[in-house]
Amino acid sequence: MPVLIGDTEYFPDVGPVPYEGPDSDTPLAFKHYDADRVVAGRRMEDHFRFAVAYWHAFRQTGGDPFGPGTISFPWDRAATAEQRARDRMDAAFEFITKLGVPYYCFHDLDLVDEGDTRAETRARLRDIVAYAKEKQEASGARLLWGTANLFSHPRYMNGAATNPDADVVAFAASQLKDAIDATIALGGRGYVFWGGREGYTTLLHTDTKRETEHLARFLTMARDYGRANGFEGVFLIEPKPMEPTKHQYDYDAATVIGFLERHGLADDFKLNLETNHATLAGHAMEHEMQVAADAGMLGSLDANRGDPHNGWDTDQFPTDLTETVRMMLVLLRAGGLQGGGINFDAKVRRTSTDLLDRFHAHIGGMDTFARALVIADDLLRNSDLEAMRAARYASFDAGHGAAFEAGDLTLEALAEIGDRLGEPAQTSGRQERYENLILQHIR
Ligand code: XLS
Ligand code: NI
Ligand code: NI
Repeated sequence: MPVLIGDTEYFPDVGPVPYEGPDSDTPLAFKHYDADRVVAGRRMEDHFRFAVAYWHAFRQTGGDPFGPGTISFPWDRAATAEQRARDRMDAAFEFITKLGVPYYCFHDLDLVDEGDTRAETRARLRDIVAYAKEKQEASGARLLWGTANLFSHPRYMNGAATNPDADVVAFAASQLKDAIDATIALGGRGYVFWGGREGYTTLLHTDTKRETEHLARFLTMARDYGRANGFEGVFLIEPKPMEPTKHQYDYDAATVIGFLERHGLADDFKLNLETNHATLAGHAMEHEMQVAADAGMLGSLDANRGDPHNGWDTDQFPTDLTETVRMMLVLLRAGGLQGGGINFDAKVRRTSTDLLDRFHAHIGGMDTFARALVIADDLLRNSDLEAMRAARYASFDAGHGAAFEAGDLTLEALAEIGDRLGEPAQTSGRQERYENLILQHIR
């Protein structure tokens, strides 16, 4: 991928990040992520389709509820919103091409600052989308997914699609339409809905039935508009149980799958699962991925991790190898992601104030996934894991187990077999043996 540098070089201390292999001591080099290496029949780059998140990498300056940002971005200094947007995009493509990441993701308002009117914001967005198109063509980097920020502005304090005020829903529709247009114009592989404030803070004043029906209506309109205007990518819902609201309607994978099926959206929508959101829902990430995979809806991942000692979305970079191995086992068994990729929805810590820290963070995240993929593939091919798992269900491969699975038995017939066989023999689940297998193959 050719490195793209604009009028200013924003990361002069970094060149294209090379792959140097596991023995390398170079901090700014990949030890495990080797884009062209083939694992389980596919190049690493194609397994992952890694993406940089515009909001964290180029907008998030480190503010938290107790203090302002700690980092001042050199690309945010121009006098006009239009120039700032261009400078930011130059910085983004320099970063993306030096890192060799094939994709990026954005919210409409990561690209441009919101104007005073819809028309002004729209004009800014169109201008920057044209610029992004040039940059994409020059570099080969592409848009993984686009989305609309329908949660930050105070007008959305009671939600966007689920707002009790129809005027707010209409305003959100205007923003949504432009964000879908931008995604189509840039050839985005997906379009994401994260329901930032689509939920409630108290049931005392909330008509949940009406609000969730409005949400379904909004998504249906988006689907119809996108499909009518040439969007062939995947629509994605990103579950999160809470934060900023007390309860979000897209609570977790199982909730969202039920919702999509109930509202006739299951053919066009899949899930974008985020590790830290799984944690907040009280699930392991591999649980969320497995639930989605079982429904044929494992679309895309937002890679990060939470802090086990903090109860919010800390969005740290993913560095937990054993967790990522368990995730990669689900991914490989499912045959990969459907339509999406792996977006680093992760931010450096507030105290990581050098621009270089962003490179270290992404390199660590990509290496974690690469290493985990190789280990998971090794486990599936060169260990007893799959055979042991299959053997647990062997009694359903023949005899009354197979007849039961096929639906060939009535309850009376199955009960009669149960009466005849009597007390079943005890079979160990052998969980520790499975856990040891994972440890054995981490090398
Ligand atoms: C916030 C979400 C958000 C989505 C995109 O918790 O993860 O960043 O990924 O709107
Ligand atoms: Ni996310
Ligand atoms: Ni999140």
